[in-house]
Amino acid sequence: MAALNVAHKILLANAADNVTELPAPGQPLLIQFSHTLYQDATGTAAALAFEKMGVDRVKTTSVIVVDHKTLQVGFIDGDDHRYLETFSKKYGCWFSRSGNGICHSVFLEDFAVPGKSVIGADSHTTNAGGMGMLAMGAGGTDVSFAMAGKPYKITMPEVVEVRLTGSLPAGILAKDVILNVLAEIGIKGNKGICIEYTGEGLKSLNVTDRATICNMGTEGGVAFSIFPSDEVTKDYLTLRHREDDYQEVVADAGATYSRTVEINLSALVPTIAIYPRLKSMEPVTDHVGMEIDAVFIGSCTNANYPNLARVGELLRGKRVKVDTAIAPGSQAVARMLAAAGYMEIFFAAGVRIMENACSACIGQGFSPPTSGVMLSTANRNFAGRSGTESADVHLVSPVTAIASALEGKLVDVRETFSGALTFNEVPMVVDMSAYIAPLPPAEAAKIQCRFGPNIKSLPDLAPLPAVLDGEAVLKLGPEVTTDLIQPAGKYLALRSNADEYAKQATFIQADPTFGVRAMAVRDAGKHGFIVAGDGYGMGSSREHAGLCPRILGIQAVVAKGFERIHLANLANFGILGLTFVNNDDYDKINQGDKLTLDTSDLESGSLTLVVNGSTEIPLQLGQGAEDVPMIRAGGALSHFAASQ
Ligand code: MIC
Ligand code: SF4
Repeated sequence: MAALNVAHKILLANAADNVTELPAPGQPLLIQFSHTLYQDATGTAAALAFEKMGVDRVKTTSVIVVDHKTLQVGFIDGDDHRYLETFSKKYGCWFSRSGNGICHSVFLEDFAVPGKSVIGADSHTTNAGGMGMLAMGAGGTDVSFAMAGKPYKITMPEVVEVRLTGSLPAGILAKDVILNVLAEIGIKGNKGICIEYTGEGLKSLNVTDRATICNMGTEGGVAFSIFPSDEVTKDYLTLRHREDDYQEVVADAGATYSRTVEINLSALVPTIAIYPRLKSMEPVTDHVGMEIDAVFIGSCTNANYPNLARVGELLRGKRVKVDTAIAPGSQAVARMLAAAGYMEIFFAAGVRIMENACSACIGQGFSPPTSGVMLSTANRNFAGRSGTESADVHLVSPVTAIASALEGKLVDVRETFSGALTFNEVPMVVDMSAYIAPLPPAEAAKIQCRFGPNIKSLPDLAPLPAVLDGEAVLKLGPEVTTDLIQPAGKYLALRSNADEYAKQATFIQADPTFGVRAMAVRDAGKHGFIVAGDGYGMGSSREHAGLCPRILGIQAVVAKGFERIHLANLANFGILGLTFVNNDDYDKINQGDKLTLDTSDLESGSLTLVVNGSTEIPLQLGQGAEDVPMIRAGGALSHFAASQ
């Protein structure tokens, strides 16, 4: 048998139907996921979808974590949490209450198992790749089908090797590593690849470092990232009292890759991702002295104990000069920081301690001032995500962030501090009583889900018409993020009420007239189209970025290219994702043009768009032929209902 790399091993181990040979890259492959993950922002819609599937109990190890909507101003978030808790009890899931931590952090700590697989309703589910797990983000509907025991279709990726040489110098963290990997591979056009990390540099990265790196592979649009499961993994699991979960997963000698990118860890320098969209990753030294207004240290990317303990060491005996907030990734991290004395150091330094939750990463508090500059350790900095559209949010490592907070301007941490940045080691906090474990079936059967007035059932979506006849309601440029399509921040509360979320928020930043104009087209019995450049749908897994436009009457998106999760979400809500055969044809469509599309032969994949009754533009169906029955039916749930 051929020598296998880790990615191939993990795909084979989790493939559905006992497949013994992997298909060629680009071909479909069914995965039977062992674990699933919901969080509270995507989870209510996903749970509502699950309830439509008529399954008594989940078929996977299912974890539901409240971490995004934790501000709880008014009843809406609390109602969503209560619904998810009752749902969790009724269907046999693990439930993690608000305050326990961010879904990816707690999943890594207490649930991730090397060799197994997880699909989560959040794009950074890839975090668990740091544990040698096949870990992917997806739309909530797809995660719910996986929870119901259905296999999930992926496109077999090419495996790109990122070979790490050298070792991390003092002051350089995993965040700097991934920013440099992203600079190498770019932030779009990577959906056909996964990344496997190899090389002697692996030894200098602990499991949380590895998770940081896999977490932000998402920013490059890769399907997933994976590290081997080795002695480092074993030590971590042992410290978390989970040594029985350890399994070695390493590449066979002679394993090959489609290409190799080499990163010399020893040569890395502190790096900053200049706002917005992680397009330019530059050495901090190029921007030293930049005035800053605020610093946020948190998010699932790097709010782990070793990073925050280093932050504590840098703060010892000092005071910050700008507004600074720290949000630990989990209660376990927060308790370890307290045990090691770092909480006292944070408070004495004038730092605000925020909840163990997503918080400022997703604009839930701590928004910067008008035209302000914030340094953040989060993983993405899309326009407006911080809650302040005019603010610039640049991404850096936790030690660069805190060293800069102490000076009130961006600094090179290697200049302001010397030494190895060592920190106090304390025993890991492991506390499974923080979770509500799955109830035994007899007890679960007695639970009734509790709803609230803002939790509305998902709309029934009509089948795709044989001919789409309407107009280009919106024309956009490249790299349309899901935050631009369907913003979070103050609109996060509306996640359980898709109609309202659609009316109030869809494309609100791009064009505040979009909703009204789209509904006018819809209500006239016509069909809405969106036209865009490449990288459409980059960022989050939020399926509302498909559902809400669909509610407003959008039936097709014509773009130069799509991101993976979003394209699947469009299909799940019966929206055609179409690409140009000739990208220059993008210029032939203007906003407001009349568009007609015959959908009777979707199966062939080739379609013709007619613009203003005359110009013909050849298009390609972005989704697979196997998705066509679902799109025709009006989306995943309509298709499922019709097949029962
Ligand atoms: C994000 O980081 O953008 C989010 C908020 O976690 C999203 C999920 C969501 O929109 O609820 C993600 O990454 O998928
Ligand atoms: Fe939460 Fe931010 Fe991580 Fe998304 S990226 S899961 S909002 S901490």
